[in-house]
Amino acid sequence: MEKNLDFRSDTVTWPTPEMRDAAAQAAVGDDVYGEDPSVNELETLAAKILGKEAALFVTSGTQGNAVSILAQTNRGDEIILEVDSHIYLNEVGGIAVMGGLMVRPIHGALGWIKPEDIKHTIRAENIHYPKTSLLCIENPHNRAGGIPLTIDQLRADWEVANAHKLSIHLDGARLFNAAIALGVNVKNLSQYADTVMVCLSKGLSAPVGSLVAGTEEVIKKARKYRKMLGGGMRQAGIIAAPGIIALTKMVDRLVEDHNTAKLLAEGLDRIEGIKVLNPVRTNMVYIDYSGLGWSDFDWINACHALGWKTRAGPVTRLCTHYGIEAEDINTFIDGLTELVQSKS
Ligand code: TLP
Repeated sequence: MEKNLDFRSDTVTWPTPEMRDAAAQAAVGDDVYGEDPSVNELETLAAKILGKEAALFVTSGTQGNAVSILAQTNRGDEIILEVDSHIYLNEVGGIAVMGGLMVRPIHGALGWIKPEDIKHTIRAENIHYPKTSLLCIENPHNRAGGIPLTIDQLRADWEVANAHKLSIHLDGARLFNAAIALGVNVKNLSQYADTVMVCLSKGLSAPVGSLVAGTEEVIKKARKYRKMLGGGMRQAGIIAAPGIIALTKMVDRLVEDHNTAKLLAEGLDRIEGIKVLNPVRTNMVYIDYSGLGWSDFDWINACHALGWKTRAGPVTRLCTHYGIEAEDINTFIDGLTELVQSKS
């Protein structure tokens, strides 16, 4: 395995040698005509794995979230989401621009929007109010610390949403990490959502792409929105073929990333001046290094000197992924401990 010493995200992962071969050999056709065999195979496989009628290959997680939301709302509707969710914070406000949607952010508990909060937020029928039509959830929740929402939590939200005729969109960019962390089949998590988006290009290491799954009807609409957004691809089999390997060969190894994240958190916790902020359940460690008395520049430089790319904070996220092994973490922790001691 080629080393990839980069803590900034799991989006930095490189395709495996097998993915590169698959891309080179992929059968292709024009996907806008529905004629790319590799894309068709990937979509069928994703629908089966996620327990849905149909799936759609999209360029990115952001595009997948957008087309899912557009396919289930009308202009002027209100949607409920978590205040630190990726859709609310990191998707350029696209759903307001493209969908004319109102957003109603709610504070979650470690990323989970509690059912009673959903219930209180849903608008009653009133001439003054927009219609609440969709609930968006994120699993695992990135900014809460990569925390997987449990089946019980998802079911509880689903019951309230269902009782109020609200659809649910699940941003499952890292849903396979959640399934592995909880020790459940991914279908048990996706069953409590009408649409689910999963990313191939994060911990699963594919170079490009995400998938959206749902009913035939909603996926047909999402496909049209994807075209509207310029996401109708042609010989996309070249990128779908690595995606098939991502889904079939790269899911089970995510446990290694969770183990290296735990190792990293334990090591960082032993360094005076660094605080680990989240319970580490998947592949993310959030830290506060302000106790070191270093500037962000010092932090970046120290990590760089040890051979790593990182983000700066002082509250910052470190992600583990394919290309990082336990021995790399141990070497990093030893090196950082020495640097901290030499500067104090
Ligand atoms: N997240 C990226 C950055 O955009 C922050 C990262 O490094 O974590 N949903 C969730 C929960 C995500 O974390 C991301 C990417 C997306 C959606 C969007 O996926 P892409 O980057 O493929 O558009």
